[in-house]
Amino acid sequence: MQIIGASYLFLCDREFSILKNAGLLFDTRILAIGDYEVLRQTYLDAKANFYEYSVILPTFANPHIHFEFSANKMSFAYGGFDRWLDSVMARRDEVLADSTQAIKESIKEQIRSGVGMVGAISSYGDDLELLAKSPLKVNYFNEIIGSNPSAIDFLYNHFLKRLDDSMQYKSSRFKPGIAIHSPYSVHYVLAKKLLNLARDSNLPTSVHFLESELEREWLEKESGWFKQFYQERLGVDNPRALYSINEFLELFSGLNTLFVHTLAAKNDEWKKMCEGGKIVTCPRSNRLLNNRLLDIEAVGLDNLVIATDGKSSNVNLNYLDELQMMLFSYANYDCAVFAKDILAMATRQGALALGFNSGVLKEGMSADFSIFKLGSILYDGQEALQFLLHAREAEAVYIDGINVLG
Ligand code: MCF
Ligand code: FE
Repeated sequence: MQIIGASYLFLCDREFSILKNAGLLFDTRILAIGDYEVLRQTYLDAKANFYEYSVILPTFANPHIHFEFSANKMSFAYGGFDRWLDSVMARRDEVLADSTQAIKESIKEQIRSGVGMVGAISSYGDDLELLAKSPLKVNYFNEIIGSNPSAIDFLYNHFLKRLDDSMQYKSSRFKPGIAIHSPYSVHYVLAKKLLNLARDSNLPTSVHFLESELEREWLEKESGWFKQFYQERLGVDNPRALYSINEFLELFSGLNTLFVHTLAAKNDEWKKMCEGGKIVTCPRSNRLLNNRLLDIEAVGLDNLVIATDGKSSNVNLNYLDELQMMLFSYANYDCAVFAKDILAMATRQGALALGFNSGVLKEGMSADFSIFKLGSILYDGQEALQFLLHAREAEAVYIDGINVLG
């Protein structure tokens, strides 16, 4: 049992309450929250530490990240989804070879930027052990990809083997799950089987969906760039879309799914996705691959969570940089108010989306919190904004009550 206090505690509850000169009493869970001096006087045996001019807040959730692509720097083309996918097809192998060191670095980058929970999309299983043995809390989404009907059995069996491997590590901190890559790349027999498995076994699910207008055109009209992609890249003579948009969405009914990107979706489609799931937005990835950002007003801030995506579509995996991008991009919101919304998405909403008892500083929650030394008092009433502008690297990150940066 110990006490840690700071000049500011951002509870990240619904009201975005901030306590000044306050502290947490915790073991693996938060046992009490209140005035630091009062806690100290009450629990005289507990070791106590106070961080002046600092902020304590719940650890962040980064719900969509591809660790296996961590070695990418400048190998992929940006400025259009077509160019990007072409470049990934051409250079994927060299980027993926020997990724261990880069994955380790990315895990550290998460923690240094205050992330305690991730939704990791694993395409190959190369990140399994590294993530399972890391201090991060993980939704480990084994990804299925493949549209060739003659490969279905092979892909399905290979997938089950990977899922099984990840099940070996299942714990309260590590949850195996299933990612359907996208409606343009996964055969419906595979998608249907695996989503039924997710339903029966209560596994978390994730999908890249309506990331580009090209994807929408393909699903609706079976024409455009994806037609050419199927013909020329994959050698399919008369390619057909595997689903309509609604048929694809129907497969996810009753599941709590993370729908990633959804840039080209429409109001009724977002509504359907949010019946059971959440929308994940990756602002820097969207800017680079699709030259646009999500219409967050139409989605509704309560339905949203924020992620970095992988180094395959980003300049780094620093979660604070992603939050700043969000803050600077959506200029029609009042910056001080929007900063609180962003922190709510990054903490409470993100933890809820990943199914962890975390993301809010509250008695009974896991003792998952970060400490950032800012070196000054924060302008009254604009604390969240000042934090997003100036917090760069965590001083300490506690996960289940243990400082994993120590
Ligand atoms: O989220 C971005 C863009 N959309 C789709 N896929 C990926 C992203 N970053 C990495 N990927 C992976 C994906 O998981 O790239 C491959 C898949 O394995 C693309 S399909 C050849
Ligand atoms: Fe992605």
